[in-house]
Amino acid sequence: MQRLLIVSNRLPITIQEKRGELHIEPSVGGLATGLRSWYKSSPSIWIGWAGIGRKKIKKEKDIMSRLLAENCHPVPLSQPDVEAHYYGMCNRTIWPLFHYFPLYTEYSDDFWQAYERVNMAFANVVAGIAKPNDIIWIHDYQLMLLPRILREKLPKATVGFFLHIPFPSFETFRLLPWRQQILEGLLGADLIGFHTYDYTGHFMDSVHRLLGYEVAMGQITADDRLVKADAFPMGINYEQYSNVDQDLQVQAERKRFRRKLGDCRVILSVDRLDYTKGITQRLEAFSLFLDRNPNFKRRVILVLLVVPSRTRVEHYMQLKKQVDGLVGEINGKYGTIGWMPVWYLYRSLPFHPLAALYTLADVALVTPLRDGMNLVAKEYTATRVDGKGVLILSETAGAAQELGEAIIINPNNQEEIAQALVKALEMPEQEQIERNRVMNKRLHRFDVVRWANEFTEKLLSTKKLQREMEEKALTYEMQRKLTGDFQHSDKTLLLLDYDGTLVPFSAKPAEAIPGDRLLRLLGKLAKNHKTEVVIISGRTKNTLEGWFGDLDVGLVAEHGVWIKEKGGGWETIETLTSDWKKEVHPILESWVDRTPGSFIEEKEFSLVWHYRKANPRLGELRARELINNLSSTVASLNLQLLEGNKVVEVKNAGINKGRAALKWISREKWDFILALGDDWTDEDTFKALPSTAWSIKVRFGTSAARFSLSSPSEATSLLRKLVRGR
Ligand code: ADQ
Repeated sequence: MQRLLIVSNRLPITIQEKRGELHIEPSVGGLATGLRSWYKSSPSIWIGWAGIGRKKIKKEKDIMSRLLAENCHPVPLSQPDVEAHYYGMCNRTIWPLFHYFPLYTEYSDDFWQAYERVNMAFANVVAGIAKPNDIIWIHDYQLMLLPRILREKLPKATVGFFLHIPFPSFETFRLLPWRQQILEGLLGADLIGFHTYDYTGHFMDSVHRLLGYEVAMGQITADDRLVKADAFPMGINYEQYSNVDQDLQVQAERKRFRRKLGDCRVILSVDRLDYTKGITQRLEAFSLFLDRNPNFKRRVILVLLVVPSRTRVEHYMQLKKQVDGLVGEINGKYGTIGWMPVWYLYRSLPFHPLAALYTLADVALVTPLRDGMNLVAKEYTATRVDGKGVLILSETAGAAQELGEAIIINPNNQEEIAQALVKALEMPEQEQIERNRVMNKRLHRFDVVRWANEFTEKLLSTKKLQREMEEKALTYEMQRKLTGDFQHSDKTLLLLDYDGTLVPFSAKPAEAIPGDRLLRLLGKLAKNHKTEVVIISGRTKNTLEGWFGDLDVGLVAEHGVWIKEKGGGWETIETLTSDWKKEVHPILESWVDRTPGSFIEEKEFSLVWHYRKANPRLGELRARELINNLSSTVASLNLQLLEGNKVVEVKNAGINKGRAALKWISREKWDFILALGDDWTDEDTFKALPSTAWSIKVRFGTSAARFSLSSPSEATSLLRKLVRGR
């Protein structure tokens, strides 16, 4: 069984000083409680900060040995670094920005440098512990540089990363001065997980727009590696919460609370004290509810449980004052002798009383302004074993995407929250039971163990895919064999794609002109009497003629429409028409109007819509729409649609690069054939080759080619080896 190394900012234990002595206690909170049972069931190690300075840990040998006995490895951090990393970069920069509070966001070089140092300190501990077969699973926004640092230290390691908070849209993320480093840092992982598809989409968008990497179908092609990103909505320990009703301690706590609450209906609110949780807005909505619905006075109580959090950060101190003030105001305004509308508890509660409150509450009011997931909503629902109870949930919590049967509200709309409270308190029991039944079924199936298993399984499958791709990589030894075969052959054929294969892509097709060095290389290859060179491209015949007309090479233009033999003239592969253009051109024009940055390229027998420079998401969307829109026109006019790299091309049916390549392949008895190509239009060439041919895809990705090279520069350096003979 593979060992699992969980890495998070804090260990799942807390060290506390009581009467001069240090004590170890398990931490509360989603990740720690959720994963504890799972990680104890397999050989695992947890790496994180222990919550006390490195000097203290050193002094207390006993603490160190007890931590190690729990399989917890502390990362030593200095107090100033903890201040600037956790209270600075994490809580004053990343947290507010990623939750769409740019006005609360502070940008400080000192914070950033501490962030780098702390990530490095984590990397040193992890690298010292990790063995080749381990799975390393890094958690959350405090450690976004760690995957990259580990990749440099341990190139072959299996590394996953999970972000527990939202990943913001590109427009917000781009505000961060260190946005590039953060993205590069994350891409050191093999798999990056988020709570929702929206966050995954935002991340992919930023990767594409800021780093320029190709992203498609949850896959990122970084310089030399393939990385996956996907949504894994985190579940809870369902067994634990759905069984609390049976627990004697919970029952006792519930009786105690009930005695104090009398027969009032209970609305429960539970969160850390954080401005993202919408606590003040919730209190104002509750006030509005009491104002509009006097019949509920003396009949309901809002239990407001607030856990102290980040108490040294200014915005949190201000928020505490606001909450205190609002609670006082509401109780002063509506309260009577014997009835206090808001019961305010500012503390962390142990599991049993918290669970007792969950089981007691008629309504859970969960209205964060932004929340990565929100486990309170899930925990409350799981305790509804008799099916009764209503969840009111904010649409901006990740959990809303799974708990659609809750009453979903906009957390800024106080009127809506007040109405939701009435609806919840008056909801017929049968409806409550039905809604909770559906949600509980889902929570049961997708619990925390399933979440962790799905993440690690996908991580391992990504690693496997990377290995398969590496196996296809044309190694140095294979390149020597290839050049050897080439030298010992008498009749050799080289089929070469141009864009993305011999030169990298550029934003404007007209800018990708072959340089002198490339032209000299092709000229030398073509001069070899036993070799025939054919350039097979999607470009127009005029472009190819202008660039390569002076070389002694064969040319194929427009993906196989036009063919020019060495020393011959241009011919079409069959009689083609272009009358259809007058029907298709206006459609493409309207797509250009609707997609800024896109344009039409007109070739003799084809029309191409380019969207490389458009907003990537909009471009992909419009490309899908265009393909749908054109499909019936294409069929009726005997045309075909080709989807290339950021292009949609319309041309006559039956034309492709493979068919053109066959003209050369079938003409002679070649004893060496090499084909190089990068996108799916080259797949037709690869498929047309005999099995003995050397077929090479220039880029990572699935392909019919037998081998792969990672870039155009690797492809041209291989061709240079053919010229040199080694
Ligand atoms: P948090 O912002 O901490 O987590 P949440 O998901 O609600 O928010 O988790 C809070 C946890 O603390 C729950 O397990 C809850 O039971 C516990 N808790 C709350 N109040 C408590 C109290 N008074 N006493 C004791 N325990 C209390 C971050 C992200 C979330 C994401 C989680 C997990 O901000 O969006 O859901 O990580 O990924």
